[in-house]
Amino acid sequence: MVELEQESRQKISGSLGQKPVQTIKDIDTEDYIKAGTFACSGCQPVLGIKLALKALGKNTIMVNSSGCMTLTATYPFTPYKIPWVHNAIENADSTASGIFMGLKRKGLEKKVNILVYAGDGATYDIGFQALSGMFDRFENVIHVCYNNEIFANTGYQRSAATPLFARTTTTPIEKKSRGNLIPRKHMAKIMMAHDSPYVATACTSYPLDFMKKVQKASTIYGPKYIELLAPCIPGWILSTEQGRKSGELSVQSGLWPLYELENGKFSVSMQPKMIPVKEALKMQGRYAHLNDEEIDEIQEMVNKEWESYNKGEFWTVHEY
Ligand SMILES: Cc1ncc(C[n+]2csc(CCOP(=O)(O)OP(=O)(O)O)c2C)c(N)n1
Ligand code: SF4
Ligand SMILES: [Mg+2]
Repeated sequence: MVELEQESRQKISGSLGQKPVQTIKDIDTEDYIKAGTFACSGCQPVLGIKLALKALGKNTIMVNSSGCMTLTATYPFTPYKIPWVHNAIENADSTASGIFMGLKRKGLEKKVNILVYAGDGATYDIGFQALSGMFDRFENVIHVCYNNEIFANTGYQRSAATPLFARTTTTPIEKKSRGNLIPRKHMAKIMMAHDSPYVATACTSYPLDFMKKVQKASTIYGPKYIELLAPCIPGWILSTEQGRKSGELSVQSGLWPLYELENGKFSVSMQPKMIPVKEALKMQGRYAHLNDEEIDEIQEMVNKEWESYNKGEFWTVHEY
């Protein structure tokens, strides 16, 4: 048992030939997803694919659960220069397990990156069982959850990743309804509870940080989980060019903390400036209805979260 555990957590070569990304100059100039997909202009989840594949390189197989990103390739066309599998929303990680077992039979399970790129609806909700099973079996797969905080593809419904008070089509703003009233599920904690060797958060507005994390994940054998905040233009009610800025404001206000857990050891990756959350929220039309009390409530929760993070505590934090 102990032997298996040691085998499982060993360092592996990772990213297989890609230059380690330290500065912008190190980024692979090859695009493994080409332009011209059906995604909205300014879509941050598509940017996330582009960055993840530049970090991992051509020795990568990618599995996409049903969601907006599956529309990137529409038969008989594909923008991908790597093998890409469209999968039902509930079992992307089971497909990744099958790919892993196939590679293992050929002795290639440490020589090919398997990337599951799944939405928050697929990760937190509908595909959770398959995700949990793959982590339980300790397979060598990177699961990136591109979190746009809604079921975007089916019309912007609430998911378990939707933050407090956000307007969605299933948590509308009406006389008696103030948007989503259920605080979001703490997925990073849930994945850490699976004893994952690497769990991290990232945001598309900080590409180098994300790419470094993806590359680090590829050097650790076992199931890795990275949660990527990726603003959705229509879902967050933004204008096309506001995706990057809204991600930046989410990070710098402390609404979206960037951290890592390596073998359970917690560290903050970037100390936010702690600008008032109001600054981040006001850019997003999904919060246009908020009154001062509701904004104060979110601010208080974020302040509390950061009190814990700044003491190096991870498990006591409750997300807003
Ligand atoms: C079992 C099942 N339930 C519902 C759907 C419908 N469906 C397709 S895509 C999607 C939204 C997925 O949301 P998310 O994973 O967050 O990805 P996003 O659309 O935001 O990119 C849903 C609900 C489905 N395909 N299969
Ligand atoms: S709806 Fe959102 S996630 Fe879907 S393609 Fe458009 S911007 Fe991207
Ligand atoms: Mg989503």
